[in-house]
Amino acid sequence: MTVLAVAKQGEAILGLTAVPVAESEFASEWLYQLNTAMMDTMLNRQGVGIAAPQVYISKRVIIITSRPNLRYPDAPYMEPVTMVNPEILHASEVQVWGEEGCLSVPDRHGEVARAQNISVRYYSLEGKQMEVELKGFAARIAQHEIDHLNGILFTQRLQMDTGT
Ligand code: K3U
Ligand code: ZN
Repeated sequence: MTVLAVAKQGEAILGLTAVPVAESEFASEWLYQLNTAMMDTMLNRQGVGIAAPQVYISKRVIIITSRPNLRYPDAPYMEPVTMVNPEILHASEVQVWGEEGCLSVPDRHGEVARAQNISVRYYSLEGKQMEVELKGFAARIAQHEIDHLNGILFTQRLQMDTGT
């Protein structure tokens, strides 16, 4: 089991735009090893998602999974899915508020508005193009993780205190 260190808020890597995985990297030993180490790290930290920049690799790779939890007791079970070079093709205009946390921002949670439904195009580890529709909690996790690829943390999306 390879559990990697997780970058924390304030570290420069979390503010970078990650670079796409190149065609020559698909189905490579290096990409499989990265995937296994990200999976081990996510499961060890009991997360429901992880993005490569969080383990100090500035490449466009994320893993998302879903299971019921204290904050989302009705969340569905979803086996982990690795998405290489994910792209949001469509996001519903309907947004929903929901609580988020982050392995890179320990001890902080907050309400973030996200599109309720999204469609995502991505590549498998072998380079096969895929398309998936995600709803609710799974859509939230994917948007959170794709934000990581664009150097954005959920704390930058927290509800503004208007003082009213
Ligand atoms: O399991 C977590 C959790 C937190 C709040 C609600 C439900 C679950 C820990 S935080 C987590 O798993 C992040 C993973 C991260 F940090 F690597 F991106 C994913 C996430 C959790 C909740 C909402 C959106 C994204
Ligand atoms: Zn996060």
